[in-house]
Amino acid sequence: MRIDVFSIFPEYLAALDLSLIGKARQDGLLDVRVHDLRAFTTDRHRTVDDTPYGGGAGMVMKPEPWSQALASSLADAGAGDTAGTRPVLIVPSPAGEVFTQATAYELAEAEHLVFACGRYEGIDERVLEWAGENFDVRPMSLGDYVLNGGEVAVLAMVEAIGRLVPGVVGNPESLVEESHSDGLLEYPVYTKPSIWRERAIPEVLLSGNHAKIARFRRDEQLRRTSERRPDLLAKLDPASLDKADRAT
Ligand code: 6GU
Repeated sequence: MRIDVFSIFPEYLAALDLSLIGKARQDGLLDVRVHDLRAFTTDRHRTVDDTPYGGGAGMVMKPEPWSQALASSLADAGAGDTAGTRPVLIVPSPAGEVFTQATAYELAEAEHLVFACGRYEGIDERVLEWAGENFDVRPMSLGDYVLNGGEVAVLAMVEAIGRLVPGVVGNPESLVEESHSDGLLEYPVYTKPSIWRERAIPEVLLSGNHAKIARFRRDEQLRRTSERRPDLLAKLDPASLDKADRAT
């Protein structure tokens, strides 16, 4: 998978060299390229922003550097784009559609993702309209709070998407049991020692009874989800619940 990130703070994305995503880049599974948006300006001051038409607080990102930047990502993209699939342009914004695990699974199928990190009050809207001629444009939000720019959101999204690309996570089984994979939160986990500061682990985990352990974990998932995220329970397909679930 090819991933281009455009930002006026490319240093922010240095974390993509680390850990699982860094390893996937070294292994050639992810081709991540971070670009300085200012490289696509033409004036002496390398200007990327200007005052908003209609007035109001803050500054707006100018269209010209963005059109140059996005055109460059189309020009030197790999075979994926020429094979007929449109690259996806993800624009991080608190005004976007909420990014979920389902979004991560969907985007993990793409050949080419381009992230456009806005700063200030955002990017001139015409850039998104124009980009729609060549990209599948997706304004995306992490949730209902405001960050100063898209960079931190891109770190989160690239990690969530990248780990779902085949081969990136060594043991694919670990993707099956994690939070949100079945619409529920993950069950609590414990390791040695079995008694720590007078706290014992749940006894059933020492029973060796795998059916009982599975039932205990499932009940804990349901309990946690109803306590912390009742919105997720309400969205569950009733068909995904078994008889014992309904009793919980
Ligand atoms: Cl994706 N961007 C910004 N700037 N703020 C956010 C966000 C994204 N998601 C939540 N807040």
